[in-house]
Amino acid sequence: MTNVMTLGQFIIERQAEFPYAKGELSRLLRDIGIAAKIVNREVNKAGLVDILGEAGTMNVQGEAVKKLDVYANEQFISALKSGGECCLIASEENEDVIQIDGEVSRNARYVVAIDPLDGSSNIDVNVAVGTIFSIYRRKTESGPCTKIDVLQKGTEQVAAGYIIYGSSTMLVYTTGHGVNGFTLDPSIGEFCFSHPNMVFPKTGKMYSLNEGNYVHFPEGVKKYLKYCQAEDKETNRPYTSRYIGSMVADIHRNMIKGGIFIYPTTASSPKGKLRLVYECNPLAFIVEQAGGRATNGFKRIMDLQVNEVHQRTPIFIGSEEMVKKAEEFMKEFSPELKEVLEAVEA
Ligand code: P6P
Repeated sequence: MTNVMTLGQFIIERQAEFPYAKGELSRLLRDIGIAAKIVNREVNKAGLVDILGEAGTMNVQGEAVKKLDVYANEQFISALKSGGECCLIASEENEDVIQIDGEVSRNARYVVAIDPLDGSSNIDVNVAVGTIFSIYRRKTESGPCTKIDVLQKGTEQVAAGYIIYGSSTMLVYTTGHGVNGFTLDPSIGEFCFSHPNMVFPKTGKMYSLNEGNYVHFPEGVKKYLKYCQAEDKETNRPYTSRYIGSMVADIHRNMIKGGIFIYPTTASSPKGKLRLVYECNPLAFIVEQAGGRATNGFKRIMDLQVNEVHQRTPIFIGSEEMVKKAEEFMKEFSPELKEVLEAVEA
């Protein structure tokens, strides 16, 4: 019997690292892991059962909701409600926050922000999709949790993680003590410790962004893109373009190989497309813990003021040296955007 360490064993073993180590966070991470296994089962057979296609509704982003989004959202909400450690959920799929004030959660101290199935438009074409989660301790002292409890800066996160449903299913998370990855072994139904101390390469050769938006990119992004594509042997250019259209998959690949992911402001997304609370902040926490960097082109993502649950932001995230180089182009060629973004934050 190989000495496999499961996610549950790892969480218990590392529990002492956590300042509030009474087992609450451990149980919360366990609950998320259980829901991830259930979602994985359905994602893996999405083509076989009638959960593909439009669920006929639109989510708060005005995007057509696919049945698997709805299913995944229900599974994570159900697991968090029954686990008893969570008092509030903010989900991409729900316009308002979900208060959990049942008897079992009476003393719950944690708030979870989640994108239950990011990149779900890729499901029908069998491309990797992901779940992204962020965990905070509640700010309010007592009574039912409110929106205030989730409108916290990224620096206040106590844990963050993602699940990538790809060629294998992995759960990657941090509690502020580095980043560790677990691969689901379907034969035993357990996430097994497979990627200890994940480190984001300081530089790389891959850039990920939707070049279809080129004409609407800020000048700084256009100039950086041309920099990536220019021939220069000394700095290992031209780089390679890799864009899956699934943020978790793009960032996971870049964390292993090195690279930068950019979703800047565009004409259709003047404040950026990706959501700060349940996409950018958790991924920024993970990437920074692995030694990478995450900003909005000018300011650290985790320092951004959070005013709304579904707030959007541009994001430059990945290998530290590549993000810093892109920021140089933003500073030189799109300085006016800095004030625009600061006004949005205010
Ligand atoms: P576009 C998926 O819808 C998502 O939220 C991210 O996972 C992904 O990186 C991005 O949007 C893709 O957006 O505009 O390039 O299709």
